[in-house]
Amino acid sequence: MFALRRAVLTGVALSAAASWACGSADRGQPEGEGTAAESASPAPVVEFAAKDYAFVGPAEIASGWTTIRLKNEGMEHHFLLLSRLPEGKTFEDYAAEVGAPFDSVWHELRDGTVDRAGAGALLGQLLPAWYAEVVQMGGPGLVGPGRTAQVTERLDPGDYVIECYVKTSEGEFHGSLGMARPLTVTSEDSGGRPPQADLSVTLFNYGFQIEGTPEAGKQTIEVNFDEHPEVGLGNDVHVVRLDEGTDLDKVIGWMDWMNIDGLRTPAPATFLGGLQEMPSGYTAFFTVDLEPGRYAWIAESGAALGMVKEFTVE
Ligand SMILES: [Cu+2]
Repeated sequence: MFALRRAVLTGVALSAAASWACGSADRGQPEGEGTAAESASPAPVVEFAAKDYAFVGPAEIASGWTTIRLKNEGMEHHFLLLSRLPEGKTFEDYAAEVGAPFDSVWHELRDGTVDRAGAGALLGQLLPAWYAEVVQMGGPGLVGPGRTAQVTERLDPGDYVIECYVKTSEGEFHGSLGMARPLTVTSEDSGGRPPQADLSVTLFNYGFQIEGTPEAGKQTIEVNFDEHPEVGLGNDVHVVRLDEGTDLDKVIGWMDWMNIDGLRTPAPATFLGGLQEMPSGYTAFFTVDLEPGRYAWIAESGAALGMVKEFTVE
């Protein structure tokens, strides 16, 4: 149930990895919706609660443009990553053949019985070939306790897994403790349209291009997935608040699950939401509520490679 991300950035050749970048380039963009989009109503809202450690929400949602709201009712940071399963694969297959290997490899890494390169190699051996056909399809990004993260994206019908792999203070993935479950996206279309954005962020390897100026209050951010790294899950973006004393280097290190303290509770700063990985060619949206202060756009797998950019809200 856990994403491969940095493991394969260690240079380990994973035959599966190359195919992640391809396929499914024709969906999700607001352009091409045509006049139908103009007359459609706003995307319907689907609510999920994040608890320590479970998702509470529907088991089935409509396809098409959908707003997914994640209310963090726990004491730890959480996110909700959507992954579309290949035809014929079930949540149980994913848990057993993907989640379990990530769990065991992480434990070896944590306990020092393998190093980073060794962990990557081990994952390459343990993950099934069909893992290459799992497509990460966004979802609300990292969000601190008591806060709500929101995304609007276009979903295709299919069988999905939703999961969070932030770690507990002991270093266990939330997904292994119950924060992973199936979600069915039905063929019934929501009929909704994408929202109006206040600014846009384009994701490439490895950086952000921002158009517009973030302002105080509720901001809807259009995210364009322009590039997909050759290896790993893809690009993503989160908003993190930089308080006085926040160590940005520590935050960057925290984004990498393969670091011993990576994604491990406690988070070194407060995250306000974002958008999880999607394939290249997609456009989706997320909403954040900003107060005056210092922030950064930051990616999960690309942070150490330059996907971090500070900004100030007046
Ligand atoms: Cu979590």
